[in-house]
This record gives sequence, structure tokens and C-alpha cells, in this order.
Amino acid sequence: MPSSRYAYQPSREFHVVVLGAGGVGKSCLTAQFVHNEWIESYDPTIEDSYRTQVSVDGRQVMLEILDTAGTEQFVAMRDLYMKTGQGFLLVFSITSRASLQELVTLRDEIIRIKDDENIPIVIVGNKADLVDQRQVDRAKAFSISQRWQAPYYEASARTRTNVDEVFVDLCRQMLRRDDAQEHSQDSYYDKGEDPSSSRRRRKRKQKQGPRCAIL
Ligand SMILES: Nc1nc2c(ncn2[C@@H]2O[C@H](COP(=O)(O)OP(=O)(O)OP(=O)(O)O)[C@@H](O)[C@H]2O)c(=O)[nH]1
Ligand SMILES: [Mg+2]
Repeated sequence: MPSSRYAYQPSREFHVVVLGAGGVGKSCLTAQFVHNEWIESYDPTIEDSYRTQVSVDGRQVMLEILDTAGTEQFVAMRDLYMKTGQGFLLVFSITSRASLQELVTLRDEIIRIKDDENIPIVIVGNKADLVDQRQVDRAKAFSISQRWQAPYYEASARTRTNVDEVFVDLCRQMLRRDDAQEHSQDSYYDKGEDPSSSRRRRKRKQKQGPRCAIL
């Protein structure tokens, strides 16, 4: 749960980017996570950022969350924030098949820009409260998540279902990755190796890490 009341210094700071088509609920999920508030009205985002502290498995983590624009006119900014992002929430709405389709392009772009297939990602099927309007089967979203080796959560910003969980899962992935990199850097120095020359090996190692799917 986010909190700015913790007395101790966070051990890590991560950049999280929230991506997805227009109107899927990126801002609402972020507002629920950071401020515990529900926003009924729709005000398309240009770009907003938030800093919040979160406790994950007893570790304090500072998150810089970038809530991005889903609408096409602002896509030029994507390259820049994809470069800075260390973890990505890919959000679609379970009421829109097209919004799931849009994630395919976004993920391709992230992987191209980061040049890394194992970048921390969580797939979020938002608006799960709108059961009567469902257009995307769980099975369909789940099969994509398996293909991408990224966890899938159904969430609702309205009912605050799985809101903390998606951010915390992403934090765990980023922490795990950070720990693994630190650990492998230590061993390169121990062996007198140049850490930058061993990036590829590190990527292979992370691929084997555990991934889960929660429906
Ligand atoms: N029923 C329901 N409505 C939601 C949910 N999340 C968001 N909405 C509504 O969907 C509309 C769009 O939500 P936003 O969070 O602004 O969408 P966005 O993805 O940030 O849109 P852009 O900023 O244009 O990219 C708003 O009217 C919200 O109230 C949800 O979980 N359930
Ligand atoms: Mg928005």
C-alpha cells in the first residue's frame, strides 16, 4: 500500500510507466493507488507523474509513476518515457477488444526501445466490474500473458479490486531484477570481469525467473 509516512529511507527507486489505449482507466487506477480516490469523470491525460512510497515484502520502494496519454496525438512522447521506464503496467479494458489489441503494439515498442524481452511488465484487464459489457474472455487475455511471460490481473479502479496488487507485482519484478543485477555485478568484480560485457548472459538468467498469473 502506498504511504508517505514511513520514517526510513526507501532502498530503491523505480520508474513505472502506465500504458494503454485511451479511456481504459490508467488514470483511475493510478489515482486509486496513489491517493485512494475514485474519479468518475473522464478527462483525457496528456501526461501526469506521481511519486509515492510503497512497502513490498518489508522493503521500502519509491515509485515514480508516469500516467501516460492513451490518445494518438501524444504518441510522439512514447519513445522517451519507454527509455526511462523500468517497469510497465499495460492496461486494457475488458469491455474493449481493441484495447487489448493495442497492447500488442505497445509491448513490441517497449521491447524494441529497451532491447530487452524480459523487462518487468504486468498486464491489467481493467473495468472488471462491468461484467455485462465484457468483450475480452479471461482465457484470451491469459493466453497472451502466457505468451509474453507476464502476469495477468483483472482489476477494477471503481471497486479498487487488485489495484495495489498490480503495482506491488510490478515492484517485486523490478526488485528481483535489481537484486539479480547487483548480485551478478558483484560476482563479475570478484572474477575481475567487465560487467557491461556480460549483459546478454544476465538476460538469459532472468528469463528463467518465476512468473505467475492471477485471475
Ligand atoms: N466502471 C468502471 N469505470 C472505470 C474504471 N476505470 C476507469 N473507469 C472510467 O473510465 C473513464 C476513463 O478513465 P481514465 O482513467 O480517465 O482513462 P485513461 O486510460 O486514463 O484515459 P486517457 O488518459 O485518455 O488515456 C472514466 O470515466 C472512469 O470513471 C473501472 O474500473 N470501472
Ligand atoms: Mg488518463
